[in-house]
Amino acid sequence: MRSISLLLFISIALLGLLGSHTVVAEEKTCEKPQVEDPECPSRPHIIRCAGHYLDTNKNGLLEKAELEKAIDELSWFSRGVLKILGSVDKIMYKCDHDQDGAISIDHDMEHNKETCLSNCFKRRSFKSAFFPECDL
Ligand SMILES: [Ca+2]
Repeated sequence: MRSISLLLFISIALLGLLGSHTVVAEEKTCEKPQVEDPECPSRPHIIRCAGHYLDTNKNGLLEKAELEKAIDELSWFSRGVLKILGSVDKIMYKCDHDQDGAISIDHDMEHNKETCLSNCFKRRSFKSAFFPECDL
């Protein structure tokens, strides 16, 4: 048992080393991740935040129940902001591209660009209601 946890520790430490190397390499080849404009949060940013804050069972899907629960937990003010986007049913209709009852972060969010959180104003409202502090 002891040796297993030691092994685990070593592999985590190695992963950490590898990880930091990758970051350095990325910084050389790519531009720094774009700074989010608070007036116009990008879709990738909103998607990352939604995955982190709203996909509570971490299955890569935003189920209707997860959205409803998140909305229930909002303050009346945030709920008011969210009204701009419409009811949960309307959000599901516009964002659940394949209409299977859950918004998949990889598939649906790639295919619903025209209908779901399609402009700065909607994305800003969505963010300020659910995860104003998100900086992912
Ligand atoms: Ca989920």
